[in-house]
Amino acid sequence: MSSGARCISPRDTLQHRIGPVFPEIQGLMTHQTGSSTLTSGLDRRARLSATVTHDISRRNGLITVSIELGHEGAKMVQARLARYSMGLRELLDESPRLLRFMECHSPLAAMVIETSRSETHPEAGFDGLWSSSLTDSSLRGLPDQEIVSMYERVVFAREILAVSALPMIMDGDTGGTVEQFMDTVRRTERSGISAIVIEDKVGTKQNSLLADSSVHVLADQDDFARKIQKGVEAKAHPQFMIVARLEGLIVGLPVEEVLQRAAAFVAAGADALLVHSKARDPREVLDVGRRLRETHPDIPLIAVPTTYPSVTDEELREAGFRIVIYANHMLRASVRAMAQVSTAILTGATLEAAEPFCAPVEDLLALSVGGTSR
Ligand code: SPV
Ligand code: MG
Repeated sequence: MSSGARCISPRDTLQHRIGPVFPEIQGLMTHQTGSSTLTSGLDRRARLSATVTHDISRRNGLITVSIELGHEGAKMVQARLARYSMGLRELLDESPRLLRFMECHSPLAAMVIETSRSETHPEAGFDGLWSSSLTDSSLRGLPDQEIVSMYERVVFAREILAVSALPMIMDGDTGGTVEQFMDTVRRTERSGISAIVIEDKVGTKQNSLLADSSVHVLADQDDFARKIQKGVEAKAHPQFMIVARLEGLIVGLPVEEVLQRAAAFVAAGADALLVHSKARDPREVLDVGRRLRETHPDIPLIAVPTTYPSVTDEELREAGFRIVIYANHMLRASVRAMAQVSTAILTGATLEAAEPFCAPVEDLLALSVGGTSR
């Protein structure tokens, strides 16, 4: 027997997050307890029936849904159930392993991410989704400069969460003004997103990986700490996480100053820290991680190793990191595949030249039949 429990503040979030897993639960929301037998395609490779007893209780305006499997089915399905019912905070509490978050720019990408498994460790899948400002902008042919608003990006995220129950970390750019950030916190939390990250920059935000670091303007430490503090005031439930992203290494700030800013942001209420770097060598970011782990052992650290992809999970964990974000790889992969198939069609004598670069039509049909979590 295994069980999973999740606290979600607004009722619609419950429907949104749990509904795609067990649509039947939506119909049970008015009942306090009950049981039913569900046939669930939780994993496309293991369509199993599961007897589910559920208990829905409301305390302090929160809704808790407990799901208990009474079925002797595959352990994989049980594990997925537990994961589906967990947010980021619960995942962090569950085990000390490094959590892997994959960039996700569309519902289709979410389905691919959810069904992906390591070829050597079939139990290893992604733990969650990263909603990236870079890929949300690039997808629309726009530069990564906060032109796509947080309002719009939350709408896109909700489309993704409608088909996937993996926890999502949202890239919140600079957070905008204090008032805009407070609205974003409410909006993201109520949408079922697990965490919002904001970076300590101001002005026309530019992507952190641009070669010219002089385009960035760091936020005043106290101003940014205040923005974090107001964001904390705006959130409804402690499970929702506000992450302070440190851009100091990106603009060449001395490590001591980066650490000092980190301490101020934690004091203001940040639940986690993202240490960003565009160095090719991971040593700098690992050094900052180790030092933060000493001063703030309980604050989860996040790394984004786009420019230092040779770093291993073990090195990140040893340096104190709890989450790794693969920030743009799904969109970059699709850009390459689109270019290859376009060139192949123009070059080849027949359409057959395109086939090696395309997923079979059956794969699309299978995904759109109901996604991975229905
Ligand atoms: C993003 O994915 O939008 C990020 C990470 O913010 S980076 O592109 O490295 O700035
Ligand atoms: Mg971004």
